Amino acid sequence: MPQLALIIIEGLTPKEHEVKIIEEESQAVNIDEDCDLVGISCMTANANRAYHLAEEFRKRGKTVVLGGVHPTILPDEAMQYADSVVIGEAEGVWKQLLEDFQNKKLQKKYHVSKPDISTYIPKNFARLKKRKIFNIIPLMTTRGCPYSCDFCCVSSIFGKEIRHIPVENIVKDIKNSKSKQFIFLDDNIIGQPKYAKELFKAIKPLKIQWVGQSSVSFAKDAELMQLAADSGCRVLFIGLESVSEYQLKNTKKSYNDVAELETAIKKIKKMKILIHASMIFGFDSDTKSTFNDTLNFLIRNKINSVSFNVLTPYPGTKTFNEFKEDGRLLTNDWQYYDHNTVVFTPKNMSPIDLQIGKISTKRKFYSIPSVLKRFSGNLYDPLLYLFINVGHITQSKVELDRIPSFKSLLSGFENEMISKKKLVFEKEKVLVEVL
Ligand code: B12
Ligand code: SF4
Repeated sequence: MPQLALIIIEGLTPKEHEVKIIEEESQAVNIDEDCDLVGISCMTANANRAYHLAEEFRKRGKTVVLGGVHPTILPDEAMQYADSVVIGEAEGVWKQLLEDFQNKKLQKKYHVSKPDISTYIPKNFARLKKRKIFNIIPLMTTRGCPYSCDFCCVSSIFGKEIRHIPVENIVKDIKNSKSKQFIFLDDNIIGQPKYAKELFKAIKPLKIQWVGQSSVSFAKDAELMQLAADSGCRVLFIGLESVSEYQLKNTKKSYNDVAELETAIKKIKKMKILIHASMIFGFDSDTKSTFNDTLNFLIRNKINSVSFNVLTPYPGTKTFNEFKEDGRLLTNDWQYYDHNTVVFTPKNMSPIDLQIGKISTKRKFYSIPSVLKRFSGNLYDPLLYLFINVGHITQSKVELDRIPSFKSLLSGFENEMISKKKLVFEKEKVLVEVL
């Protein structure tokens, strides 16, 4: 998916400079590129790669600035590989940084907390549309999150106060892009229902289609749901995270039990919006039966598609600090902190149980019988349903090919011998130690 951060930074750059954007997922980086200043964005899982590139550019005499989620959380670590680190948002600092660089006065760190995001930033959407990967335009309407979930770093990065981009600027972006397909990257597009309603009313006449992320409390406001559907909402990514009664009761969720959650899901489906759920395995209350309970819930409720994640103790979170203190971290190598690899010792199962349980649940959910079973609950958008599910079937195969030593273990998940095997982190691969 195109990275909005890079398009924003390009938009913030005065016209006298020439900007070239490289997204490594689809383009090769030329470390001998003829340029003066290199900016690199990274999250935790690709921090090693970012640091490696930074070192290579610096060896070639380039000045390197690191920014994004991981350098924001660990600026002193990032500083070891860069000439300067931007902590948090680029909006408040980028122009100053460029001026300082031109005047040979580059500072080590730049940070403006909660910068003004109300000024319109021009964006080169034409460049995005030339990409052949995902022809979808990313937009973000809000920054900040009022909650501080133990496993999440968002409020440490963007603050707890929700800040909005003016609705007219979003409308301007949509019109300028000349596209009809959008993704709203907000953590929760309905975080402030009043703003969300204004936004949905304003974009309805533009006749676009969009996908976004929201909390399940969306279902509590019939007017909001109707406005979202009328404005072109086709898929909502919803962080259900867990369907265990314990987690529902003890986290800041808006639903207390599974029955209430099921009613909410039905209401959203009635609006003809496909649900992409995000689930996390590995909470301290999870046991080996959590995998099947979750799978049954997702299939019973005919959920369109699901991201299956393992709990990941990202640096800068309460979970990370607790696990570190309790000696539960299995590796400090950031490349494994990707939501897919188990990097800690769970409470009620072994790391390998969690790893195999996650992969096996995903494979069962994206099996042909499950895709067919769930189809009848998503008939209002059959083509998109099939497109997304086939994409995920392909992606789960790719995932398993990356960790071949797990393949043979999948069928023996209940086997006690497997529970005792160890995860080994070695040379960019996770292996299973044979006992
Ligand atoms: C939308 C989103 C997605 C989308 C789209 C991602 C995309 N490619 O655009 C999807 C669903 C695909 C996704 C996937 C993943 N995501 Co995601 N995602 C987000 C989310 C909600 C918003 C990111 C975003 O684009 N924001 C808008 C832009 C404008 O903000 P920004 O990137 O932070 O950039 C600003 C500043 O950071 C800074 N900046 C950024 N880079 C740079 C570089 C320089 C040089 C400078 C000066 C400044 C600068 O300036 C920008 C403008 O102010 C964040 C949570 C959040 N609120 O940040 C999680 C988040 C970034 N994702 C996360 C994760 C883990 C993932 C996955 C690895 C999960 C998985 N296993 O599937 C994948 C990785 C996919 C990939 N390869 O990119 C984590 C990262 C945690 C961490 N410590 O690494 C976050 C923080 C979520 C969380 N709650 O923990 N994600
Ligand atoms: S998980 Fe969602 S609600 Fe919780 S702090 Fe992160 S962004 Fe906010």
